[in-house]
Amino acid sequence: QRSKRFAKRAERGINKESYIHELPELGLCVMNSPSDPKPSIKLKDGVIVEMDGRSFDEFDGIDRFIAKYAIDIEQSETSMAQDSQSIARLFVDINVQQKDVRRVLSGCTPAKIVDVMQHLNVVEMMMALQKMRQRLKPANQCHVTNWKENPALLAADAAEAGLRGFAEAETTVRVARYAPFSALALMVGAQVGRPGTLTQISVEEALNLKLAMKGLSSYAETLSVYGTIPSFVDGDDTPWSKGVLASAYASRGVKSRFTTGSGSEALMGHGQGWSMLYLEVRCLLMVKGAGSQGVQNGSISCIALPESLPGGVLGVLAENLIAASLGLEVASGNDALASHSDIRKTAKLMLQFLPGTDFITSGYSLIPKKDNLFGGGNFDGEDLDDWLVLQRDMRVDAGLLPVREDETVAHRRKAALAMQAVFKDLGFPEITDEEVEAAAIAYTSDDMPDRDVVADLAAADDFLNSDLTAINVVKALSEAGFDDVADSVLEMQRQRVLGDYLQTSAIFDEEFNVLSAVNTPNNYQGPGTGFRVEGELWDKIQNLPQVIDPRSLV
Ligand code: 5AD
Ligand code: K
Ligand code: K
Ligand code: CA
Repeated sequence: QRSKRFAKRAERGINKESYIHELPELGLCVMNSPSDPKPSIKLKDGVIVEMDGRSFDEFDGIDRFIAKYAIDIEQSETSMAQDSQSIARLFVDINVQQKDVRRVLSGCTPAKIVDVMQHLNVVEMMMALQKMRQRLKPANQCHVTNWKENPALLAADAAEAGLRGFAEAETTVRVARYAPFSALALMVGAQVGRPGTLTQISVEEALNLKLAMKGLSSYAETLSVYGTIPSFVDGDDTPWSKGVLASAYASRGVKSRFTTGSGSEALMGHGQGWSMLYLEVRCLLMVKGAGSQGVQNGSISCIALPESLPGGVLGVLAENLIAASLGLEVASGNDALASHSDIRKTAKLMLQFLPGTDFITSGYSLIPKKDNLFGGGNFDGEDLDDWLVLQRDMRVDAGLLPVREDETVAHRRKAALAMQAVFKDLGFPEITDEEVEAAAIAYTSDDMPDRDVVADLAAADDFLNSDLTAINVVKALSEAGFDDVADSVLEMQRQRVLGDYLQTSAIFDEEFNVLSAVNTPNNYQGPGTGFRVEGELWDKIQNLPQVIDPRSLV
């Protein structure tokens, strides 16, 4: 018989999602597969000759990489001899410092790290993340794209992103050939919004690197690794090739981090019967072994898979916690559309929002869903005020600040005007006054006049193949009277030469001071320590534009 109440509930977002039972043989298991290896280590002459039940001869390429580059041999026998539950307790003991937990973990094998995580419940993991996060101050990253790939609108949105406090902004493309213009628009717009905002474009790897070398982006994060060899083979990669790519970015002063996350291997059909968390620990140890400062993780594009399984959201939190505990910067997912239920989305978000991570989301969709070229964001432009109210409710800094409408429109217009000037000076197809005005107040790219796409793409190709770099952009901005923007774009280039922002978890404040795990480390050790929302920051977080003075009511 059909109950009207059951029928009504069946229509809700939460019941439109997929839920599956575990099937460990196919890697459909978040944390505890029966075929997961048991922790073990054997050393001989300072070399790991056995790890997690496999002898050196049985090592695959990932084991070899991890054994050689990611495990501290000096520490490993001590760590491996320590009971997993007692290691788990170090994470939540406020009398134990972050660095001491990190040291113990540095000697653990992948299976040992998984074993430690089995002892922590969700609240304990959140407490642990609060302590293990690398940078003192949490921050956030956003996605800025638009369907028409209009450069004036991209610049305006990037300006709004900077103004709202996003420390990093990321774009991508629908039409690959638009990439040089999109990278340029994002960079210029972001500097209008807030000097020091880091920007990147996520495109195919060779192009990604080329755009960074032209000075059009200041960080990169889509260097993917996977936990099984067949998954690597799919992308013609190895842990070593990814290490070389990471070094290429670093050698040119471009901040970079890897991307990994639970579920990628099972989705590719290469889970090999192991749990997602075991594979993910292998990934994170490769990231560490490759010498990267950080990682975008928390399942990322694969999030729907762990969320379909029992314990999936907990497993993703464990993944973030392990990454932070290995000393890596963490941009903690919450980016790809993961659920149609506002309750479920928000509940999951709280696992990172409340403890704080280096970047609470690795891509908050600043724009409406329609314009999101990353396939739709978990949180969109429409949700910005919800985010700000949650920060105020809980006295938490999750990386955003309130803005006023007038200042936002003014920054957006200035960014679009700056792009208009750069396009004019560099001889690119005109950005009209009409586009500038539309970009200042647009809801979506539907509000933008159409551009001549053929002419744009031809000019973008020429730009890519020319010798023009960010320095020509600086000159164009300066000649058009945008001296402050020119200074910021130039400073972003100078910072690449200095290289301080390549340190773990580095971001810039608006005076271009680096805030990183080196000079502003997270020192949480219980009440009265760590990052606290106080003083001017608390005033700003409280003071939302819609807040009224109760005295005006009496
Ligand atoms: N593992 C590895 N790489 C991932 N990406 C997204 N999710 C994962 C994951 N779980 C990568 C994609 C793309 C970018 C968005 O990040 O390959 O390059
Ligand atoms: K990738
Ligand atoms: K993975
Ligand atoms: Ca991202």
